[in-house]
Amino acid sequence: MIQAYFIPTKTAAYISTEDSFGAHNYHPLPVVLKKGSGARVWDVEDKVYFDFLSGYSAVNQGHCHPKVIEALISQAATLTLTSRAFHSDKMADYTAYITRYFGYDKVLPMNTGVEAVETALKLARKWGYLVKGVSDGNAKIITVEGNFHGRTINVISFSTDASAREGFGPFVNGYLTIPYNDINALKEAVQDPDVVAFLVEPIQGEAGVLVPDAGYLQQAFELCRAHQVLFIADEIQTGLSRTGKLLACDHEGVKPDILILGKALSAGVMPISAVLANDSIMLTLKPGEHGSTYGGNPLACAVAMAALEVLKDENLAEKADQLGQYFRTEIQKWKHPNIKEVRGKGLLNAIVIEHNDPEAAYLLCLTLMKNGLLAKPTHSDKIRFAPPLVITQEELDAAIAIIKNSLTVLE
Ligand code: IF1
Repeated sequence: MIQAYFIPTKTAAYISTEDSFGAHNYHPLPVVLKKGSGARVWDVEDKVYFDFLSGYSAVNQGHCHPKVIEALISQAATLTLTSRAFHSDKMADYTAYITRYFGYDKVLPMNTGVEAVETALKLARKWGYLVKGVSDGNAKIITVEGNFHGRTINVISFSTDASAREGFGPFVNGYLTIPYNDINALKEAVQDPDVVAFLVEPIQGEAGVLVPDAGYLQQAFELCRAHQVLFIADEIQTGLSRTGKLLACDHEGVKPDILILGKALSAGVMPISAVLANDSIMLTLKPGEHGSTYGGNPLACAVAMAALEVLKDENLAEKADQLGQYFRTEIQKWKHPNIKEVRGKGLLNAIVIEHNDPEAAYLLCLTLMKNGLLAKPTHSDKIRFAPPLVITQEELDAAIAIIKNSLTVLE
């Protein structure tokens, strides 16, 4: 089954340069991209692909969305950074806009996703000491197995993935890890009076698009409420229309106490993240206790407002919901012997490959690439399919045909 993949000269030259001068902390597919528009990207050989990764769901609005790029260019030519030592007009507009959009009292702007996660954790601890009355230094936060929240030393301290942790200790204390999608484990864990928060991805991305049982998030939220534990949703990957609702928590009518956003908050243009919460939580942070040079910069504020507007203007949540159901139904129809399962919500999907070759998912991704579709395997046997939400029905049909034809490589 193993087929050698011919790498064109120009592509090979770029890859070799990057290998020589860039750290080797990734294992990308052998494709070098130079341009993107909507659901498609072009490589340096001028070959076009459907992008079924979307920058790990950062490009929900599609590559180089004209409205977002227009906001970027116009603000870039006006004012890009003030620091938080001064106010900016855009920061004022943005704070009003995003809090209203999601229905929270306050927003705390950061840059990368993991910074927003760190912010949420600090905020939960602070609240735990000041409001819940946990004795100093004893706050605990519940996390779940298979979590992915980023790469800082604190966040990998509660990772259960050996490759994320090995060689990076010592780690940060104060975390309890329970199985995901296990409400009884949570019921037990919240009994500890030092627990201040429960941190969860509504659908686990890195774990291979694991959708919890219906009712899990709702029950988890209720348990948290009953035990004065903050429910923190990491919607960095699942939020912003990706799963067919504005937030994945909306599927179960859950409004997190602390909401973490990132990725598509900028439509893939720059790192923009945010933490949203109500005053009783957010105002426990006082001036000087947390911040970031670039957090809330006027350029980011302008871009984020445009990115959020696009989600509504183009009904991307409804689109993701409809196209996602269609996508899963089509694949299920094939009853392909090597596809053990197709799962997901909206346009956050994965297939699980069953094959005696452990490299099968990677080889399928190489074949998909050859045939004009980019996707990435996770955990050796799963392939994530998450196109930009602006993908058209015609494009999706063409992409599904590529997937179908590519499966022959497994035979
Ligand atoms: C990489 C995964 C996706 C995230 C959630 C926080 C962050 C992420 C739920 C941190 C980031 C990215 C990071 C990227 C790979 C990717 C990923 F496979 F590793 F798990 F998307 F599925 N919370 N996820 O998914 O955000 O600091 O990166 O902005 O290469 O590490 P960040």
